[in-house]
Amino acid sequence: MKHLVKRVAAIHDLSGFGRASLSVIVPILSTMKVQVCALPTAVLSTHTGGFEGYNFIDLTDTMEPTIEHWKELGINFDCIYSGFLGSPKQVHIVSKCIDTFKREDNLVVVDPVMGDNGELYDTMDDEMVTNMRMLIKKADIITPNFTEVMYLLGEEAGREPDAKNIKEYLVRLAQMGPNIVIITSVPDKDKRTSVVAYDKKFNRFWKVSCEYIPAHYPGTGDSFTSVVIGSLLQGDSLPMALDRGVQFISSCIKASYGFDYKEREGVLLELVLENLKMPILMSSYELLE
Ligand code: PXL
Repeated sequence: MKHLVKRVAAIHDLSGFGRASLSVIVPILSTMKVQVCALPTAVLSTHTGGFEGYNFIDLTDTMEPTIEHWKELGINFDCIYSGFLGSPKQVHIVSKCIDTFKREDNLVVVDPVMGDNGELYDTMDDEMVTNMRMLIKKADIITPNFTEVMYLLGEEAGREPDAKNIKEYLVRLAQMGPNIVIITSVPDKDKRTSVVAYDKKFNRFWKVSCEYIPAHYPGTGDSFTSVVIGSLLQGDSLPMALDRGVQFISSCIKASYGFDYKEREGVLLELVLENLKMPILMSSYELLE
């Protein structure tokens, strides 16, 4: 049966303070008229980017009973979207969840949340990296940042990512399984930053670039992927969805950067959420040369 509104199973942590993971995914997708069914992986007092001494409650043992209950109820999803996982074992649980709920016509999106700025997050380790390489095989779409690309490809040690190799990275990641690979925070020329993507089925490479602002707000990856999912579920094309994601994150950063507060608190999402209801007037995507 067609759902009255599109429905996403969102497999992420809930970080109380700091505007990351479910704290941004739920409002963004709800604003885009998508129902979010949360399968929480962990509950934290704050996200792990820039806070010390956070409280971390691992929910690994609670996940399978939730999946079982959903299965018993006969619930199905238009999208299964995973992100920050609380333990390497959760990769196997997410994999089972995908096996349970995957259909011909729904979308599996894996955001392989592991690190940023060249480093793994506090709670991540080599086992998580190895397992994540397995999980992306089952995804239709993956959305790693530049750092996660290097870990997924096993090239993190001693090699700086080079934007010149971006097409090669996209193709190699697509060969690992997913049909669409979207890489975020790619340095671009003229002090810009880009999102690049490869659509294996159509053999097309896309790029959307925007002005680079020297600020780093945790949680923007979660916001970006949520907008892309909301846009695709509304029927937009891939480059249009990328465009929406980039424009929204740019508006988040612009709304935040002018204020003097700690970046670890995340972007001031509440001030710009309504922008998601506006049509895109000028799209700026291009084919990647
Ligand atoms: O935004 C990614 C993310 C999600 N969840 C937690 C995090 C981070 C990034 O730091 O710490 C708990």
